[in-house]
Amino acid sequence: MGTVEPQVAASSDAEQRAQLDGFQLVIEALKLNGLDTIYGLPGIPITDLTRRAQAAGLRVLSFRHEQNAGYAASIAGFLTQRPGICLTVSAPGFLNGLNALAHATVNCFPMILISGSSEREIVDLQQGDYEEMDQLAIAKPVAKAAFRVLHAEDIGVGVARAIRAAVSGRPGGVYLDMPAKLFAQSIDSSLGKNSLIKVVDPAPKQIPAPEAVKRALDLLKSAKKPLIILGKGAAYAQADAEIKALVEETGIPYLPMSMAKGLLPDTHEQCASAARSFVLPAADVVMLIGARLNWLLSHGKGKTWGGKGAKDWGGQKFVQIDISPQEADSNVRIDAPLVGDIGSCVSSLLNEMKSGWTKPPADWVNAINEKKNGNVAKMAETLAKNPSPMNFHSALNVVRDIVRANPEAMFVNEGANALDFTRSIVDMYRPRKRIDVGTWGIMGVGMGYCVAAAVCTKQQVIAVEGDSAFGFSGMEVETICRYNLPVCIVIMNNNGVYKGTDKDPTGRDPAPTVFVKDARYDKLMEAFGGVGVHATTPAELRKAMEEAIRSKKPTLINAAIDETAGTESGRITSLNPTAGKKK
Ligand SMILES: Cc1ncc(C[n+]2csc(CCOP(=O)(O)OP(=O)(O)O)c2C)c(N)n1
Ligand SMILES: [Mg+2]
Repeated sequence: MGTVEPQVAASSDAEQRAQLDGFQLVIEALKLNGLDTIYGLPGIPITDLTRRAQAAGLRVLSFRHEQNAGYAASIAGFLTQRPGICLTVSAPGFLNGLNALAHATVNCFPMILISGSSEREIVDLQQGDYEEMDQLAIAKPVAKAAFRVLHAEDIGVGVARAIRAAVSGRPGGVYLDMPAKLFAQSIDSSLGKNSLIKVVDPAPKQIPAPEAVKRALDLLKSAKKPLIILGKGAAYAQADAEIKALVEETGIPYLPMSMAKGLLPDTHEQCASAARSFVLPAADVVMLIGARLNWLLSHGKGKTWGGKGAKDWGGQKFVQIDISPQEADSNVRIDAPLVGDIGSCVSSLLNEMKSGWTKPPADWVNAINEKKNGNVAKMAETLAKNPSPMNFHSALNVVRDIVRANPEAMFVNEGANALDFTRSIVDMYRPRKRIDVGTWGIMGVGMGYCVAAAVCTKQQVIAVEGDSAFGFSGMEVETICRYNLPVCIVIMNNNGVYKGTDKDPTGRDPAPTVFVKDARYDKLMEAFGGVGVHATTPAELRKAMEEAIRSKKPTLINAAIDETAGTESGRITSLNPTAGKKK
């Protein structure tokens, strides 16, 4: 019902055969630009698009909820520097995908949400069409750009504009609206082919100005206590060798933000992660590479940075490498903005450094190492304990070993405590292996990320999930089993959001933060033919993870964690309004 048969099959008439319809033009436009994977969910008006795309050789991954398809597309964009394509049906499907589009924009991931929509004439007169909604207007505020294509001959331009908008400059989410009628339109095949555009140089290099490079280096040279912060923009840039060379040749200690972990191995001697709360307030010049001074870095001021009050400047000067000229001064003064693509900026710095460079003072480096060694020793003690029931530390000690033994594996992580403990305990060794909740600290990215990570990298995927976090996308374990992806999910099951011990003071209902006690998420996996394991000790967890990686079978391990082990909101308790009031 409502679907359109391809024109080619409809008639044997030669003239008819020399036609291309909207469906085919969309497929050809994507193929022409090397976009060979679609993450979506079928239905009117795009069911035939999914079928015909698959028949045409594209990979079509069909999800159980559009939000997960969208998150998959967004992270595919991050991993590949090509826009991830998400395909949804009109109104409700579109809205389900919209969250991921906003997420892509906020995180600077290139993604294109293509959504079918209802008849323009009826939508605009608000006459009550099937799934009526003015989708373009709704997408605009959360997208980097939004376009609608009304005529088959404009599909090529529409797709080209969407690609350029998604990947050029600061990447983001782009919405492409395709009303149902568009897919059924046919145009002359040679006209159609001619209308397609293969996008040339979609993300042009942006070379920094020489004086900006010099300014940045002069500031760095003046530092007594310099620090580099690597953000996920640095990971996205795929300038891994240049970034490593810059860090090592400057000799400056560095902090990786969560998704920049592994750009250099976390075990690198210059990595200051284990001394974060020492280096941020103590540093005098900080170079941000693809990292924004947002809430994740306490806006570059306040007590984290050695400021006296919550909003006071800590006295640091900043070099900021960013592709967007608007980023500088967003929170504090940036003394040396370096605007350009990260690869070009870092290469320019390296070139300019050839005229002479002195490594940072030894007392700064030694002080950091002392802090680091102390903290690492303390952590090692905690990790070596083997309490019963298992807690986050004893479970993550196992995950840490497994990741060290499998450095090429992709690593997905979400939750509160399940995120914060994992980020600090599990070291990463290679670039772009760790993908997580990102700028918004969003729950629900987990299973979509697992699918895209497996599909894009063809590597083993390991996911560490809070039991609450997992619930947002849990049904996609069917998708993981259906495509037989090498995904090993470890659920840190502490019976709830943050912990499992809250009580309803009236005694009527379960507390808002708790779930069914001792739930067996492993059984969910078994329902779809995957491997489910219930692990109550680190030894059981280790055995199950090793087996999952050896077999490559979709596996879900329900790790039973002490329900009292977590803290409210993990590491960001201070952002709770009640905590704010107490300050
Ligand atoms: C989409 C979305 N909804 C709600 C939240 C609020 N939130 C933050 S962490 C979290 C879940 C924490 O529980 P869990 O994943 O079990 O981790 P734990 O701390 O228990 O290890 C929630 C609901 C969010 N970040 N994103
Ligand atoms: Mg939990």
